[in-house]
Amino acid sequence: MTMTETRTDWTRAEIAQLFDLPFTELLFRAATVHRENHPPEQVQLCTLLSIKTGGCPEDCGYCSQSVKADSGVEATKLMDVQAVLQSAAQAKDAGSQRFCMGAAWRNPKDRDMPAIVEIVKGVRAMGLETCMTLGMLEPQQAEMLAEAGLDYYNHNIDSSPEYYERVITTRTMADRLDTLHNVRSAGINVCSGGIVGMGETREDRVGFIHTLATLPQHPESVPVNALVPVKGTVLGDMLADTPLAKIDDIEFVRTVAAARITMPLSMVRLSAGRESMSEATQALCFMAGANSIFTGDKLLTAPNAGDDKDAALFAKLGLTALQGEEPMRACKATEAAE
Ligand code: SAM
Ligand code: DTB
Ligand code: SF4
Repeated sequence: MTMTETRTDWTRAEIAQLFDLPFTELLFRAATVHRENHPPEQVQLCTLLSIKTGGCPEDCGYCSQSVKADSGVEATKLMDVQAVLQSAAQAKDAGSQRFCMGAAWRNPKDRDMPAIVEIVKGVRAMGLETCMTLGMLEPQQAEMLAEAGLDYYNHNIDSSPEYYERVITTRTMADRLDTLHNVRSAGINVCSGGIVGMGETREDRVGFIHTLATLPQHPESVPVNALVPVKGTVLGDMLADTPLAKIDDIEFVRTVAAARITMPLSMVRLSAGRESMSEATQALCFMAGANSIFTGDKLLTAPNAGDDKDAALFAKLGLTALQGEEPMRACKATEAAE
């Protein structure tokens, strides 16, 4: 494998040109970048667990866990450490490489940190990679998580800077970028992506990829979610009224391809929304450079494809679970050794 040079100086015009390419040409270019930097038949398996569900004070228009949503999701307390570890052990047995834990918080409170630290240490001790998504982080909280050994922190930019403001009002894109900076400065790997299919335009999708691809350093993981429309959320209800607003499959694949080409070394995760995606669309996403998925039959609150369906899909497509190290981590290890 030859590594493609990574660039953080992409212009919006360049990214718009990628989106505008004939579909087969875009797919070919993305697949070429993919195989220059990753084993194309290997897909990383990650498992999600909601360690604290619902009752979130933020107003993200897509989310079932916001107090503003009338989605029927019940608020829970932070799970016991032992219960989290049990769930992580099941994920490991099912072949997962990374265990991602989410809490519906604006930000973690200091009183939550000891339990969070214990969870990170426990999950890591099982030989799983750890990822947490807990909302905004202060620099010292990021440091604490880094010391506990947290491998990744997920915090999405969600959309273009322009469209973001129409979806979330309780925290700004700048707040999100501050958290990403704090995570990066603490030496934790960054996982950041967003959602496609929220009624945004092509230009917004270009702006979304542009924001990620021009961060000082690309996120190691880039989740691309397709909106899971949830009844009782602003966006779920809006889409129910205007079904044509649902993202077109080909446009979704184009977004995945643009992420792959602009951020060649990152793991691009085909995230929420797979449950309602055809096998053919998922196959196109893998062709376009997606190389990571969430496994299991549940995301945080929404259903996921499930292990049986995924096993069948992998067998059909000749895909296998990623073994070994990811390119960006391997790069860092080489840098450290020099
Ligand atoms: N509360 C934390 C936060 O927002 O930083 C972490 C959990 S939050 C659920 C993580 C991400 O999941 C969101 O940023 C969004 O991109 C994605 N997400 C949430 N609800 C979704 C939905 N209905 N469809 C697709 N993606 C969704
Ligand atoms: C991400 O980008 N997608 C995951 C993870 N990061 C935390 C969450 C998807 C949530 C889907 C909706 C739900 O389960 O409520
Ligand atoms: Fe809260 Fe995260 Fe849902 Fe926004 S996406 S409402 S921050 S749980």
